[in-house]
This record gives sequence, structure tokens and C-alpha cells, in this order.
Amino acid sequence: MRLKLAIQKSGRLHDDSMKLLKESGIDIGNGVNKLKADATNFPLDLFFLRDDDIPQYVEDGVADIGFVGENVVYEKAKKVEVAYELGFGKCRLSFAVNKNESFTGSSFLAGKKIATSYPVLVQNYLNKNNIKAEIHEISGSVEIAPGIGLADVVCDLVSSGSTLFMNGLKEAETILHSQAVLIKKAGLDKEAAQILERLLFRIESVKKAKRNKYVLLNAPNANLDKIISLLPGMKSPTVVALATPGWSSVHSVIDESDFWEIIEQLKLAGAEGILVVPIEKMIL
Ligand code: PRT
Ligand code: ZN
Repeated sequence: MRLKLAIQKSGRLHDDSMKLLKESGIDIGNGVNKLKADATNFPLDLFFLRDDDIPQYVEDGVADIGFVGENVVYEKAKKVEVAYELGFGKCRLSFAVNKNESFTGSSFLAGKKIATSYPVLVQNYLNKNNIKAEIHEISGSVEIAPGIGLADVVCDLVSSGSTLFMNGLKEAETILHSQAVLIKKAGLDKEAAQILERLLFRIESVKKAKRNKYVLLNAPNANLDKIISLLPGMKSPTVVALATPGWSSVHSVIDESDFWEIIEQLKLAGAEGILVVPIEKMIL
């Protein structure tokens, strides 16, 4: 039994998807120019598809799981389950208006022509806010629609905002925050579910490692208690005596979110020679 994973053939999610598999210790055999490739050291087969087709393939069971943007998952509304947030491909789906226009909230959209590649998500938003507007579905270059008189408003994916800016538009309201997620077929059989669990365990270890740093520092023994209290570590910090009397080396793991704050406090508590090292995998 092998688990079938659908990923984007080429485009914004392809490289990060491949990188995550590689970091999870999964070697992919043949090149990506084919439709399919097999992992050589894990029971996983890869299918390379257009991102728009991934939810359908997973619903049909052609693939058991897929890596795809939430924007596509919710737009396609197929019978698939979001099993895990992968943390890359982050963007938002937003309404944007001419930069000179003053957007007054959702009522601004009433009676307007809206160009988008996400008609379902836009219609859901309009329904929720009880607004009637005209949706023009466009498959690409949505941002040029106002300039050529095709629409008054666009609803498109934004990451840096530079595409909107270059087209004289400004972001007005976000209707969805999106990232790449792992979707799975509803009712995955037991054996496939077990392989998925192994895969998720590896992915989680990679993600956890990225969020954390290994820290080594020298501390005067007089301040050791204070320094240890600042460093939780996986269980507790490792403390090793230095050759210089009265000093110890302290090793620990710090989460990215409070990294700088802890480093500052460590310095105040007399820590010296602080080294920060990336972690490759983290298994708890
Ligand atoms: O060929 P295929 O159909 O597989 O690919 P595609 O062309 O439909 O999709 P692709 O590769 O462009 O994007 C794949 C996924 O990446 C999307 O479904 C999102 O989940 C995610 N993603 C993340 C983005 C962006 N960021 C993004 N910025 N997808 C598109 N954009 C576009 C946006 O549409 C706009 O044209 O980038 C432009 C805006 O970027 P900024 O940085 O100028 O704001
Ligand atoms: Zn696409």
C-alpha cells in the first residue's frame, strides 16, 4: 500500500511542496516533468497537477491527499478535509478598488462589477452581507480589469501588494487568509491513514524545528538560577561546567516567538558568548 499525494506541477506552491518532502527525509525518484514520481524510501507516490484540479482528484480518490492553497480548496468546495496547515504559500483574498476611491465597507460593492477568479468565495461574501453585485469571472490578470473598463472592483490574491499598487489599485477588504494546506479524501482507509500519520509526524518535526533555535551560552555560576529560569528547554536546560572556575555552559531550545525577548533578558542576567544554532529536526 502506498499513499498518493497530489502537488502542484509548477507554480508558486511547487518548490515549497518538494522542499518540505525533502526536509521530511523523503527522496523523490524520477524528475518532475512526468505526471507521476515515486518516493524511493517512503510509501508515497506523487502526482503533479494543476492546483485547481487537486481538490477534485482528492475527492475522487485518484489521490489520497494533496497540498493546495486554502483559496482553491474553499472555492472548489469539494468533499475533502483540511488535515494540516503547511505554513507556506501565505496570501489573502481581498477586494481592491481604484486608489482614489474611498471604500466605505461592504455596502460599497452594491451594484458594482467585480472581476475575480474566485466567483464562489465572492458570492458567499456578498450573500453573507446581503449585497447584490455583478461578478465577472476572469482566470488571470484580474488586476487589469478596472483599467480596461471591465470592472469597478477586483477580488484577487494579494501577498506583497505590489501588483495592486502597480495597477493603481488599493486593497480594501480581505475576505480570506490563505496558506497551503494538506487536504485528504473523506474516509481514508486505515492503511492510508497510518501512512498519512507517519508523514504528518515528519512534517510536524520539520515545522517545529524551524520555529525553534538551539542556544548555547556561558553563564557565571552566581546567576545560573536566574538564567535557567529564563530557559525552559525541551525538559530543562543542559548545564556543563566550563574549564574556567565559576562559569558554566548552558544549552537550551527557544521558540522563535519569544526569541529576542529571552536573549535580551539572558544578557541582562550576565550571559555571555551566546550562540544560536538552527535545528534540523525536533522530535518530542
Ligand atoms: O498552473 P496552476 O493552475 O497550477 O497555477 P496557478 O497559476 O493557478 O497558481 P499560482 O502558481 O500562481 O499560485 C498557486 C497558489 O499560490 C495560489 O492558489 C495561492 O494559494 C498561493 N499564492 C500565494 C498566490 C500568491 N501568494 C500570489 N501572490 N497565488 C497567486 N498570487 C498572485 C496574485 O493572483 C496576484 O496576481 O500574485 C499577484 C499578487 O502578488 P503581490 O505580491 O504583488 O501582492
Ligand atoms: Zn491554478
